[in-house]
Amino acid sequence: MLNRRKFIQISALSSSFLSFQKKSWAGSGAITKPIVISTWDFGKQSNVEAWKILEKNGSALDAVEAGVKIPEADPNIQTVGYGGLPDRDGRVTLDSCIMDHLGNCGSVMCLEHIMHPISVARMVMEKTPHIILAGDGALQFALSQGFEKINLLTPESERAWKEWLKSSKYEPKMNIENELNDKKAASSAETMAPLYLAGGPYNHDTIGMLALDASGNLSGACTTSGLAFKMHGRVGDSPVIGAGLYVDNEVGAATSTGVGEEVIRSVGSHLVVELMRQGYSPELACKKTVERIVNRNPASAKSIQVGFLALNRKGEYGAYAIQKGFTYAVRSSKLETLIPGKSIL
Ligand code: SD4
Repeated sequence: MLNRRKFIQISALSSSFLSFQKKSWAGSGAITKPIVISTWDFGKQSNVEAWKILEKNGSALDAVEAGVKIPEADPNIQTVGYGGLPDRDGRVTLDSCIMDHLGNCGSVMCLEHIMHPISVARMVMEKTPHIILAGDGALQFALSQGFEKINLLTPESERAWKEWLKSSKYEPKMNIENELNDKKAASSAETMAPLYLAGGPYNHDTIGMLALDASGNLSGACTTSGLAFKMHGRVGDSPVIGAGLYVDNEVGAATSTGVGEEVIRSVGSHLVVELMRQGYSPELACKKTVERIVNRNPASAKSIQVGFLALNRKGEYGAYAIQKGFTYAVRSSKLETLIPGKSIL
């Protein structure tokens, strides 16, 4: 049995090792602000819009809303907003959330017919006593606030859905991600949601954006049409505060992309922020969170993509994903670039 003195010695040793490990990842002392970062290649174009606000000393909240509206309105981006790939029933359902430096947040889930769900999420935050509105209630609220009702299904996305219908079995599958270990199940999983597979045609997906403004305030936004051909009513991580997005002005902010079920299970973005609170750099906090997901089921993790992106209050940023292929975009007064995210596999 450990005596008390030995226990204290071991604890002291392990905590100094931990602080060495954290420090070896920590960045320099200077604060980079304003700065905006966002997921995937389309983040670059979205950052341009956010930067227009940040460079004029505008708020991080306004910047992230304006930034993610770019892919929401782009019919050629089939994973966010207008033109998004529909669910199994051919319905385009959108998930979005937003969070500011005071811990205010708003979210819409499974919202149909509205071009800019992120702006509805912001109105939920600012004009209601609630945080989340879902489905018909979210639509009703959006219409009451003057949003226009439109058809989000473009001919291209309708074509892709009809093509998928030819080969798909219309059967809900439970724990499909676990079945990906099984070779026989892999082909049906692929037709259900091709973007599960890294490098697949629909792999470039959700936009998550984080910004630190000139006043030193952080905000974040996350918006998506979710997994292609999902069951109707399925909600992913993107509109779930703590999963798809989390902001704590004392520490930093994080957002996610990839298979939402895995991110919800691990409350991923909140975990990234809490790891940064413990002293980990944004990149190492993302890496540790990805490892948590991989370690739960290493075999199934081989076939799915999950990526995290984080920004701390000093303007340091980092990302980590399970698979190769995850990119993120950074814009500050010194930098405008697209960075390949590191990955475990
Ligand atoms: C979801 N995380 O609905 C989102 C979409 C995404 O790869 O990023 N898919 O699960």
